[in-house]
Amino acid sequence: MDKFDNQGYFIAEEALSENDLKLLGNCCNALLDEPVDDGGGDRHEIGLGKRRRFLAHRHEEFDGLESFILSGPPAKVASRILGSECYLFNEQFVVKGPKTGASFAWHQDSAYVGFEHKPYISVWMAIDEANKQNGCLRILPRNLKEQNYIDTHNWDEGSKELVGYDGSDEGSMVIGPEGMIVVFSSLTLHSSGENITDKSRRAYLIQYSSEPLRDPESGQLKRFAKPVNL
Ligand SMILES: O=C(O)CCC(=O)C(=O)O
Repeated sequence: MDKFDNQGYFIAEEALSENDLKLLGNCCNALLDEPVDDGGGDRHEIGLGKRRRFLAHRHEEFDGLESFILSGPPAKVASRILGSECYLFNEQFVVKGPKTGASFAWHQDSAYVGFEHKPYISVWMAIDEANKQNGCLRILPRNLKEQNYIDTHNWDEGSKELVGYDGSDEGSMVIGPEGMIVVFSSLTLHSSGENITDKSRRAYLIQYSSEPLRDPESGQLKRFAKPVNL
């Protein structure tokens, strides 16, 4: 798909239905009711308590969520990029708490993997409207054919995250209604702003890969490798 290859992301024409939004909203709210984990501060513990919560890998616990992931709108959008062989690799709700919702620094998702792998894609879905005030995504357009590598990232202990860009380009703000679906490559630099509104900002992010991601040293599968079923 030219747009994806040329700019590293696109906003899908498909949007989530009311039922999809209800499903995601209910699952997310149930997870939000659990005690807050403050994160631990290594490359996979990037939560900041209520300010930035990652509610990850829990899809099997909710009726309908796995079939949404493997057969619903995000799977259809993912297979437009990756083709019919396409796997769920990872999934998480990302929630920025009201008023003090923390930003998330510029990074490529691939920088968090820790071993060589084929680039994969993230399908980011707005459960709440995405706007500048509540910490919408920002994306630095990237030509994936020319810039098909992981940039240098440094761990920031203060904000508990990898930082892959500290230049002055503010990127493209991705503003849109609840139900919006944004697709970007694991090589596309993206970030998100603070939430200064008095409501939580909830999103669901599913990552799909064209092959299972395995650590070449241990042979261990990373996260999931569930085939989409369209
Ligand atoms: O939802 C957000 O604010 C950004 C999430 C993100 O960039 C990620 O999980 O890689």
